Amino acid sequence: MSRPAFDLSLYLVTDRSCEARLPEVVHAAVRGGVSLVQLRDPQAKTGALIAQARALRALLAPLHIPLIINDRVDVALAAGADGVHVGQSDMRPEDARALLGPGRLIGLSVSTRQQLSAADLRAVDYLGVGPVYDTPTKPDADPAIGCAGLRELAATCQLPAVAIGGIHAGNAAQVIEAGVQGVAVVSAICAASDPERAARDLASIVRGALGR
Ligand code: TZP
Ligand code: MG
Repeated sequence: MSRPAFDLSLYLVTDRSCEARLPEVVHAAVRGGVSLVQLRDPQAKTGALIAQARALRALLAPLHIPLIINDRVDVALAAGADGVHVGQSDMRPEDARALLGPGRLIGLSVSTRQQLSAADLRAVDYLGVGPVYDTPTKPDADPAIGCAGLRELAATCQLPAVAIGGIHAGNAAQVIEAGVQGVAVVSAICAASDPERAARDLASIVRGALGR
């Protein structure tokens, strides 16, 4: 089974704050141009998370937008999602690969050069790099690395990379110019009054900065 093609340009990471209207927000965001979706809710009960993952998969699969599950390999397998995204305190990518097999995507979060050099990147398809800026969305995130830190990490890694943390329409172009293949956002879309429009504005800025 070959791994699905993926486009990191505009990566939506979902948030508990929009749980009640999750499918609507995700659908609107995809209409606006989101290219990849991660279901992230570290506090959710397993059954509820699987139900949400199945609902999103039903929505996204016909549109050929991959669905990634934050941290939970079991949920990804149960729901038939396209992959997982693991952080530094989650399952190691090589263990996730052993469970998921070759046909699913694995993303890994890195904040520092040390984390990057310590990882077994053979199991990893893409890197999530950040937080670029301070963000209230993830209070336990590592310290912000800024665009200079992002540039340094992006230049070091051989894998496609997506930046995350405090990114919005006002700073997305400079983030892309630091050398990543896309931006990942939570609040810039999930907390927007019009998620489709927010996604469309971001997609246009990001794809412009990527020269597409
Ligand atoms: N990982 C690093 S920062 C972050 C995650 C999940 C939250 C990003 O949220 P926002 O609202 O786009 O700053
Ligand atoms: Mg995690």
